[in-house]
Amino acid sequence: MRYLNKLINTIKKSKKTVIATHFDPDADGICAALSSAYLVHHYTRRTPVLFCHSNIPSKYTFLLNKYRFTKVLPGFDLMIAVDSAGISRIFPEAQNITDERLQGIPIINIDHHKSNTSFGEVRIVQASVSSACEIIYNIFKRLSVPMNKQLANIFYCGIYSETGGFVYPNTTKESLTIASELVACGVQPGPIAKKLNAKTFTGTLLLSEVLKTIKVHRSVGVMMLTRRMLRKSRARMDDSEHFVSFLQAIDTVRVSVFLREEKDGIRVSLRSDGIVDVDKLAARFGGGGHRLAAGVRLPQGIESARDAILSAIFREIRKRT
Ligand SMILES: [Mn+2]
Repeated sequence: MRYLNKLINTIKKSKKTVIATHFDPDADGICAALSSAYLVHHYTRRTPVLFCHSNIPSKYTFLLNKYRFTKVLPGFDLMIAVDSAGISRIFPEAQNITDERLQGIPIINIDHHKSNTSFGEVRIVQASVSSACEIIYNIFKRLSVPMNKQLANIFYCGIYSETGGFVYPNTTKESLTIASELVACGVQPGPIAKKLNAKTFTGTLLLSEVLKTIKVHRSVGVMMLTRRMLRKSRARMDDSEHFVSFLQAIDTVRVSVFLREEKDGIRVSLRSDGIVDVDKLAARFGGGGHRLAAGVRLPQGIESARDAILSAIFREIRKRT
């Protein structure tokens, strides 16, 4: 309980709290920030500012309620960083914790990435837990902070998404037990799954373009999304969030590489069945994530990015076999 006392005391001392999640946010990151906001509000009666360097995909709007995320960092005296392995996941331009905006400001670090850089004064980093949301749910429970339906939906969405709808290897007895407790609080699994898995029509047209690029080199699947496909289908980049699962679903594929051509470079999503530690692999290119799911951004063209990543993966596989 000692770390929980420290957590709550730090929150109570703050007058202006910022809760920050990583850029290119996923449901776990967004929901971890939102649930932390309820925690701050419960103990201080103040509404914290939510910060994210990127836009929040519109399909998560139903979870926001009175909260909004800002891309402009206001003045603050405490930062709660959630679902972020390092400060550079929050500020893409920051190299490390010495980012000047954080000089002298206490940081609470709540995360479940093995690669967490252990930053901040209060660290609640639990790599064996399914999601950042599950860590925060456990905090609510241990402190007996009251739950309501909106909050239950937030926790459920984070855990559901981070476990791929309770199918990825991070799905545990604990995460399923929590899911059932959340359903008891009023979460409706069917309608929530429908909302989270809904695709736009233009996004589906984009998918049909992207699927045509699939190549499987031995056990490595590769797929690409170019700006031209985006224009042709009139879709938005965030329509492609789960495309990588189509690669993973191919029976012979053990490592998946999905490359997206963005304005300022190439964003690469990596998935693995365990044959390659994609967290370590991504780290070599300045990215990161988890052992089985990670991401990286590369400055070069899409084909050169693909070749660089593929040769690194093949090297790893050769070492293993
Ligand atoms: Mn997460």
